[in-house]
Amino acid sequence: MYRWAGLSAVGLALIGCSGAADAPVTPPVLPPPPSPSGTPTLTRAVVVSGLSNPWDVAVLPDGSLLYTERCRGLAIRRPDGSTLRLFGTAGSTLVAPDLVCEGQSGVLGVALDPAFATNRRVYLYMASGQASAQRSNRVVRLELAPDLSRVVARDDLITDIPYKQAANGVGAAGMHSGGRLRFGPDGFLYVATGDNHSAVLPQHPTLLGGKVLRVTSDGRAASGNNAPANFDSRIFSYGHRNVQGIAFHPGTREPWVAEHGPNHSDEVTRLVAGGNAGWDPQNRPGLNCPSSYCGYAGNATTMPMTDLGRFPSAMPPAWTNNGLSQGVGPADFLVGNAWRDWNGRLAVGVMRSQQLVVLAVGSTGLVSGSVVADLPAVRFRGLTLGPGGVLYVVTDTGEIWTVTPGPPA
Ligand SMILES: [Ca+2]
Repeated sequence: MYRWAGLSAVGLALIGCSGAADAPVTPPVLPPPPSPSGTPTLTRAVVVSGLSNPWDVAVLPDGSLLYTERCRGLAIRRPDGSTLRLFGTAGSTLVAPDLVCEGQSGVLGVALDPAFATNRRVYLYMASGQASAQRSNRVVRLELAPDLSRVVARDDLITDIPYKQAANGVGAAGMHSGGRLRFGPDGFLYVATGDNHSAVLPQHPTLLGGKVLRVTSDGRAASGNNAPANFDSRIFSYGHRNVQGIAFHPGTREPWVAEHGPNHSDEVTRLVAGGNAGWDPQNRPGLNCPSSYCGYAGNATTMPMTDLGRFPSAMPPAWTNNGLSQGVGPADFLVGNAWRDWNGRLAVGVMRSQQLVVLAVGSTGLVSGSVVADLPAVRFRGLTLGPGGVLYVVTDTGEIWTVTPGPPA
């Protein structure tokens, strides 16, 4: 009591002497923090190694990783370094007897439900031979146990994504399955599919190959997809070849995709609802097309990735990799002040040239420049920006890296 009384007396005395007790208190105006600039230095750490064809990774808030291996399934790596195979081949907590691993197909993309913290749902893109001699690509929803120790439920949400059933004149079975899936900031799930080396799929109104789908977390068509009236209502954009990267612009929230070119013109494209990406490998005069698939039979003029002659209103590419085909695959936007000059740029992984390319993307859908990140040369298979702006990289060498931006050297 004594100390309280003493403090009160001092406080009253100070107020009484200040003469400014009734003046409004104006917080000091501080200058804005300097906007960090320069090229970030990149610190790389190998978090997981020895994986078999890893393809994609999702990151939980506690740092746990949910990653796919194309021929094995889904696994979790906890922060203490322990791993557990959750779903897929024998030895998983839930076996998927229908899992098909062939060509470029298998368990590919993985995405967390936006409400994962409460529903523990995970979405996979996988090839399936279930209940039919005809194989399919599917979107499967898994529910994990509260302690993430096992899969407690599987629901197949989309079961009719085309699959290349057999080899043809341009390649093996299981090729061009697409396979990336991501939730957008609109809460809908975007699913990238491939053309299966089929001439008719990309422009087909109801078959789901060569498309970007946009669906609810139950696999139903999202509102606002805006595809033409005779199209499957799950289709958001069409006329794609083999989309393997999808990401959302941090400012405009629009989806952007990356896809391989055939023998030219890898593309990055800003999507619009109902848009045609302009790929149409159907027979055309002057080309010699094995199995009636003209995808490899021409060049950027005779078999363009975006055929503005046939489809004048097609979505133009924002970037074409200088007209080269180097196996562009995954993509994600870099977000956060730590990325400095690269904050808001699109990172694109390239397999053949073994580079991570960083594209300066404008809100108008154009790319104003590109640089190559200072990282080891590997085939970049998966990219996911995780908590804290750390970039997770999945490589064809069987590793998952963290890449953390820091101040310029
Ligand atoms: Ca295109």
